[in-house]
Amino acid sequence: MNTSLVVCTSNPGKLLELRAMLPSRMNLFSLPEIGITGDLEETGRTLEDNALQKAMTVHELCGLPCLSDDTGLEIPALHGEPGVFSARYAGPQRDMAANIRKLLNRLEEHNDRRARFRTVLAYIDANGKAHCYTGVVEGTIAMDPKGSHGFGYDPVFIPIGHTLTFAEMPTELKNGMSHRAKALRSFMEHQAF
Ligand code: ITT
Repeated sequence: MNTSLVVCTSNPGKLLELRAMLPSRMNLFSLPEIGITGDLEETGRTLEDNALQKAMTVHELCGLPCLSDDTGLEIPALHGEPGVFSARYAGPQRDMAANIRKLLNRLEEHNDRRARFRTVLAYIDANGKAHCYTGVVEGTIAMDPKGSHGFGYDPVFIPIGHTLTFAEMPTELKNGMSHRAKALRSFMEHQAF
């Protein structure tokens, strides 16, 4: 079936990954393609709240099936930080270099560098019904940023069983094992597109 879907993100890195991972038979629209510009509100207390808020806002504007993604980096030694605040960890300017610096500084006094990425995908179907799918990948935080692929915290995240950060890996390798890939697989299985 040829399904039209709006991918509700203003993060270009995320959009690229979602486009690469979703089947080519799907008709994908970005926010600017349906006339929405600027960041969508994320005022929830959880990844799920935020993912649903973004997808619902866009669905109410366009009436099409909508898919959104909210992702957090969770560090047990920092009691789950930055978590739902990952994009604004070092302040509202959403500066990734500053976010990574703050994370590395906070971890300096800890031996436990375990971390996980968690993605919640929210899907609002053609009837306005909401569905959520989660994907998690476990790993550790590198001592210094390395690599130029991917986006966000990828230069400091080393997935378990690997020695390279996500940003040092070829895109296809990250996209085969990532939190986002796992959530998308679950979405595709349950929605049977
Ligand atoms: P949208 O809400 O428009 O989708 P965003 O960048 O605000 O974009 P999130 O709130 O989900 O998206 O992202 C939280 C932070 O986590 C943000 O700084 C991202 O760059 C980062 N992030 C998300 N997915 C990531 C990934 O796969 N690898 C590394 N960092 C990621």
